[in-house]
Amino acid sequence: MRILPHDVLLVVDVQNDFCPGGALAVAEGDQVIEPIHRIAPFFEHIVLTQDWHPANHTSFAANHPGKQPFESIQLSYGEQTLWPVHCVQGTKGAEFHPALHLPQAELIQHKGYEREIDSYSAFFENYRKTPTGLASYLRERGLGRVFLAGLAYDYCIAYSALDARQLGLDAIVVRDACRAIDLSGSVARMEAEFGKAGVVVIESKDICG
Ligand code: VGL
Ligand code: ZN
Repeated sequence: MRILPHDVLLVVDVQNDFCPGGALAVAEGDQVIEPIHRIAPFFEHIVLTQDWHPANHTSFAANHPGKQPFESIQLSYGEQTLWPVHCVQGTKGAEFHPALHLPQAELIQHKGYEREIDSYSAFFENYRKTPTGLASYLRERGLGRVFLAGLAYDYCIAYSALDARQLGLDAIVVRDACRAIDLSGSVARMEAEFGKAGVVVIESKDICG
């Protein structure tokens, strides 16, 4: 697959807390870094996302007395999975993994910074209430095809890819440059959504041979 000048690589949440040893560690999370570094040189445009919560964030089980991580609750905007405290603004856990080296990235999109609402997607906060501004950024810069890599395949990657499709953008997930949380069938559920929405899944070798 030839990478074109208006393509962008969206590198999602490659942060300490999502890697082994982190607060919400994704199995083999740090192993996305090697394939990301292999495909990155093919892109003229790279955008990073960074999960960026205040300590009192509503998605943390610790902020709901009696609730445990990975339970779900009903919030004003719908169902929300509760997570361990992770990616708190300004902490080590929120920093990018130290091995990630993409100084050429042109934008860092923070998300999840509003206390009252979570944001898996890089484009909209949960339940699509409020945009992050990333769609406008891409539109203004003429970037129309979004390749996604990073963490987690079945949460932030999946929601971002599906939102990209809703926005009329092509969305291509680089599967071996992602790792999944896989909570109660989330991978299969999201892949079914990919099929319906026209999200394309490829491998890094499809880009770099
Ligand atoms: C994520 C759960 C909570 C992700 C972020 O980056 O996939 N998942 N916050
Ligand atoms: Zn989060």
